[in-house]
Amino acid sequence: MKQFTSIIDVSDLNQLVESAVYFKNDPLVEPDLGKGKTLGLIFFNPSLRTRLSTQKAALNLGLSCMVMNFVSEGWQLETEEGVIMSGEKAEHIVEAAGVIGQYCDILGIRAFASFTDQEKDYKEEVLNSFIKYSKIPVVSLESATLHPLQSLADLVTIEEYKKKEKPKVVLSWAPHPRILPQSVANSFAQWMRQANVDLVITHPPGYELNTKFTKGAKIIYDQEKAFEQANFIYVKNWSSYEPYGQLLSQDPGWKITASKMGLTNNAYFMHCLPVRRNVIVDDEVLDGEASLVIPQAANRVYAAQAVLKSLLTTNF
Ligand code: SN0
Repeated sequence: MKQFTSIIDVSDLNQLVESAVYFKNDPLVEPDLGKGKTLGLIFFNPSLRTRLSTQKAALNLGLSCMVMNFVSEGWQLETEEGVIMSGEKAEHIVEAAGVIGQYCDILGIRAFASFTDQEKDYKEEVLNSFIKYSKIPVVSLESATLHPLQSLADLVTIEEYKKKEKPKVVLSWAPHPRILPQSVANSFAQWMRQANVDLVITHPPGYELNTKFTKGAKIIYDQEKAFEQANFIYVKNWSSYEPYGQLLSQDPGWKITASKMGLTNNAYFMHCLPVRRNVIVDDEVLDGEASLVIPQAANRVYAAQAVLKSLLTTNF
């Protein structure tokens, strides 16, 4: 694998999942694979799981890791071409990425959507500039439109807990007080369409995601109907795609409750975290036996290890 920015970069999905399971069985099975190599992790947004799990994955592979929070520690970056840089922005992404490419062998980038310009966000301007100017393999740590490391861990978790060959997986929107990215939901839909699952998406009208990612998935606007016979309930809030980045509803009727979970076929509850307790989901569900949020987060390490191994063995 040359880079890891979406499922499109993955040539053999089953093999990648198997590789994550292989590392889960023995995280230190390849302790020297990354010896002498450096992974740089650059964050333009907050992170807990992505930052620590990717760092842990690097440690398990003997890969050195440098982490930088660009918002608090870096120069303000200019991303436009041809501008006269007489304002606040001290450094251009061309030089910043070029320099990082000199110090690192693999680069992870987290850069959320701006919400100001749908076209720019969906063209992945920041991520693509880092790919172009760093000239080293890049891993998305959640970009403007996708979160593939999360989706791989989600798929590994579903494979681990499924009780039937082709489980019914429901991606459900839930209310949130802020405007959140579409990345986790886009990415989950994109990965589930390639997996052996029956995918249903449920959200209030107006929250349709970009069909590039959801094409072919069943959309049911009645959440309770969507939950019938479900084996996994995957919950996430996202802001609207069209009109872009809006908060159209905060309807508490979409919150995940124990009685709604009771409509499913004993479904597991999944969420990528961080989660707003009693806004997205009731304590009772999150603290209940069917909640997979902690094992799901644990699998982030092995997903990252599988991805880093693939990059290390293909590019060097
Ligand atoms: C991010 C998102 O994409 O929705 C990261 C998820 C992995 N989540 C948030 O920004 C949550 C912020 C909040 O205020 O709850």
